[in-house]
Amino acid sequence: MDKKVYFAGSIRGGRVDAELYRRIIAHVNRTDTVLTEHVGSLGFTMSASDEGSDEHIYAQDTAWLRECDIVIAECTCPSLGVGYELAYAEKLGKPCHVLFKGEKARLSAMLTGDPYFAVHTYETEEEIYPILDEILKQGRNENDENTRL
Ligand code: 6IA
Repeated sequence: MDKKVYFAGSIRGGRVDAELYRRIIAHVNRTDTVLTEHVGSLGFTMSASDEGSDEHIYAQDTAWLRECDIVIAECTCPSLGVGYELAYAEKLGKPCHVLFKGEKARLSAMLTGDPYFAVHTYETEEEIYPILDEILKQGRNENDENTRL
């Protein structure tokens, strides 16, 4: 089944990985549906007026978090918003997968210390795509089970 994926990545925390987010989103969109494609958009001007009010952004993103089947967060570039989204998703019981480049010990203890979050570390971008395929496949199998019941 086509999964609705909430992809989270830094925006005001810094756009250094925006190209990477765009490639991850494109990969996930080959088999499933990313609700948050704008996270990989390269055109953010950082001006609130261009993107709608912050209240609207919050209302839309939390609605998508309630709607999604799974959350995938790229956490290498630290972001308050991504941390908030992960905590919000945990409260909703959504499966949460965290991607992080480098040593796990450098990631926030608030994520690595919480066994709810599945943390996937990588060294090169090429390692990310098989990880994503596995995450999305697991989701599909769980769904198939539910459909059969
Ligand atoms: O604290 P951050 O901005 O780095 O938080 C990033 C996370 O919050 C992302 O995963 C998004 O889901 C969400 N988010 C933050 N800003 C926006 C936004 N426009 N549109 C949609 N989701 C957002 C903000 C544009 C801004 C640069 C004017």
